[in-house]
Amino acid sequence: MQALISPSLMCADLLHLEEDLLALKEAGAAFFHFDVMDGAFVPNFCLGPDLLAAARKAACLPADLHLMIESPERHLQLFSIQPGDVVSIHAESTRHLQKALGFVRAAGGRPALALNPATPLSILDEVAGEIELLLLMTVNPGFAGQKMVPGALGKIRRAREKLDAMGFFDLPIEVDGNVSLENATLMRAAGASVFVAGTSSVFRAGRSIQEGMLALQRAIEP
Ligand code: S6P
Ligand code: MG
Repeated sequence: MQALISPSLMCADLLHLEEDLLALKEAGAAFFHFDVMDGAFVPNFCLGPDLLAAARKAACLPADLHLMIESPERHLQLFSIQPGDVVSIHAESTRHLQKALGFVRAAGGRPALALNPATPLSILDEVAGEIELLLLMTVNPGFAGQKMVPGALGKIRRAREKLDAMGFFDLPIEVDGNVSLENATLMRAAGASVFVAGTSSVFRAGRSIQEGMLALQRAIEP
């Protein structure tokens, strides 16, 4: 499966967002990863629908929308989902998971399931047929700059095996959290194919966006 990079705008310089988005696109980003936090599902706030609309105009890239909000089905209409957008719904955030995934599909987006590190993969038995991507959190969501949780690589491996055993060979696994150059190589070998790039790689101090993208591309496609 082709390896794709999804740089996390939460880690970008918001005062130079347009410039950064153009540089990311030029350097081969497949999406822009857009974290939405509500201070309830996670103990932090960040990014929202207005900035998403502005980023869409500047980026000309599909959004990779990561909703870390309670009951996302109540707010999905705010995000003006566009064809090609990936929209990740956390299994832990809603009592109406199928409804939320169905809303994304009906709006023309690509429904995706996001799982926190401690959430079992068994939920895939119920919804794998309704998603186009599986987002595995490799840190507990809420903040950039954390360390990969122990067991993350094993979980990626088990998820890949499970999806393959269910016949979903082409369903990509995205990883989010501490995707450093070293971890990215290991995550790739474990079965991940979409990499959220944050402070551990593309937005690392002392590295330009171009250098960061190139280094990450090399780490995932040696
Ligand atoms: C965290 C959020 C992520 C971060 C990204 C930061 O809750 O969902 O998308 O922006 O993980 O990357 P890094 O390299 O700082 O961990
Ligand atoms: Mg994220």
